[in-house]
Amino acid sequence: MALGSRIGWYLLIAVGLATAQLATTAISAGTAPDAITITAPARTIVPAPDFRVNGAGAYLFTAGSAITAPSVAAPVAHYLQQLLGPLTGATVPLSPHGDVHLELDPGHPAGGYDLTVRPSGIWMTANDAAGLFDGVQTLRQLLPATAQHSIPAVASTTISDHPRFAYRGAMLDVARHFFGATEVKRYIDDLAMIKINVLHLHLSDDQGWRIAIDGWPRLTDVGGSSQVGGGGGGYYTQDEYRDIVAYAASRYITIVPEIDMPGHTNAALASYAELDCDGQARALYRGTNVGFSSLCVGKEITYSFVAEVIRQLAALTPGPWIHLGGDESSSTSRDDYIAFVNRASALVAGQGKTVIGWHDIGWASALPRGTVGEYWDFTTPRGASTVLAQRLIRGGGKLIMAPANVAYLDMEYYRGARLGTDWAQGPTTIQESYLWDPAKIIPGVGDDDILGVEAPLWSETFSTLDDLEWMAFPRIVSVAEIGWSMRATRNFAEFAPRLGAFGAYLSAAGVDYYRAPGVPWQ
Ligand code: TNX
Repeated sequence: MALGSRIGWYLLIAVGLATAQLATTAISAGTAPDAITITAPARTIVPAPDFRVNGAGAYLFTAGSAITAPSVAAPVAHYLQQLLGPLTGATVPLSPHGDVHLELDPGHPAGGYDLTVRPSGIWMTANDAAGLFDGVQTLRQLLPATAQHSIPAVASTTISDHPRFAYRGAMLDVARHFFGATEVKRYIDDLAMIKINVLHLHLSDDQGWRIAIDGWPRLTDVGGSSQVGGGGGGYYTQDEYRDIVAYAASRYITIVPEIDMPGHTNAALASYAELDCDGQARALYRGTNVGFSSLCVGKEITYSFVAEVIRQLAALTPGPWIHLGGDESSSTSRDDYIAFVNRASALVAGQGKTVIGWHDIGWASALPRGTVGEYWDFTTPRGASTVLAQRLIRGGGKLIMAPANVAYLDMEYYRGARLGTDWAQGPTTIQESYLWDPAKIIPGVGDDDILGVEAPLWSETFSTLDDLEWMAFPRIVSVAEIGWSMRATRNFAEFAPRLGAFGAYLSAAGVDYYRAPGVPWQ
């Protein structure tokens, strides 16, 4: 149906059936039809915006609607057109004189956006296109989730919003089970909905090596051929990887590549015998143990290998960060670990990139200044993790907070669940995933020391996109809100209905999420 006739149809419904469920009209006695007031429900948003006041009436997308955007924001305008298509039944055109305004303002603070919706139009302002993209994600939740039983109307509102942290991350383990470019792109689309702006890809582990490195073909021919439990594994060619990076950039998401070292390296050690201290290639590994492998720290070939991998990864990475892992290296002596991380991190810095490592790299003695630590211990730290995290901060770096007992998406939702694990004080409920604060974990580490938050999804227990999304949603929405929303205190009773309403948007996007108890899913 053409947009005009469909919109005409909406107005007929609006006038004729003032009781329509999701869109009602208020026509006071004696007013002319052109004074019809469209109303729409004041829909809620996750992550919660900073500031919001609702007004009267609503903006209705009609055949006369058009989007006005500066050329640098054209990708955002196209993305908005794609979102609107299924809701309006036609393409909302771009025009220099539209009533849906996407505006860039160099005076607007970096990060965040302002959004005003009135019956006469929509105005969105941000410092850059990424800010407008976040605003479009808000607008998406102000629209109905689907065209069924609803008209494409947005209730009048004024929102001023900006993120608490610059880094709002998700991590996907493509090593334990491989996920191809199509699946990763789909996850990127899911993440964009909740204003996550970093996807960290765990590209290597004992069970598989997933990125082609020129000159080292056995890494993928051999190391890429296995995964947990059997099956063929897989890997990205450099072109496929570039395509993922570009797709993520079109959603204003930065890819952080991780090659985990010096432990978690069995797949590399199975590929090249010379990387083993005894010169014997390891067998491929399909189990789920950790801590049994190590690159040979004393051999120079190890550093030629690491240098080449980092050089090629840096060339594939427009973003500022390279993650070198460093967790659970329990087969590497402490002295060897320190020597290795000192050298590997210098190689990353030599490529002009900022090092990220799991907080264990705090043991190293010569990290490049500004090295970022990813904290994975619990919300009540154990052992050395507090000291390691504090050392990283003293080195001029910041922390990414990913406490395993609340932020790990691979923890089971409930005891005996079909998927997931429980080592980090699991099961982890939706309530637990929401009720924590990154600035209340490590003594002396507050907002200024924190780059952001991350929700890691380790893939030992699943291999399909459906299962991936079921593990990620809804708990990742908690982490997204903790990373975005300014509030440092959280009330689950206030979050739950907003999360429940978001369920309709996940369903509309085809995401099969876990209907966690305690949430009024719509
Ligand atoms: C710990 S915590 C790991 C991963 C596992 C994960 C499973 C950390 C940095 N490493 O090797 O996949 O637990 O939950």
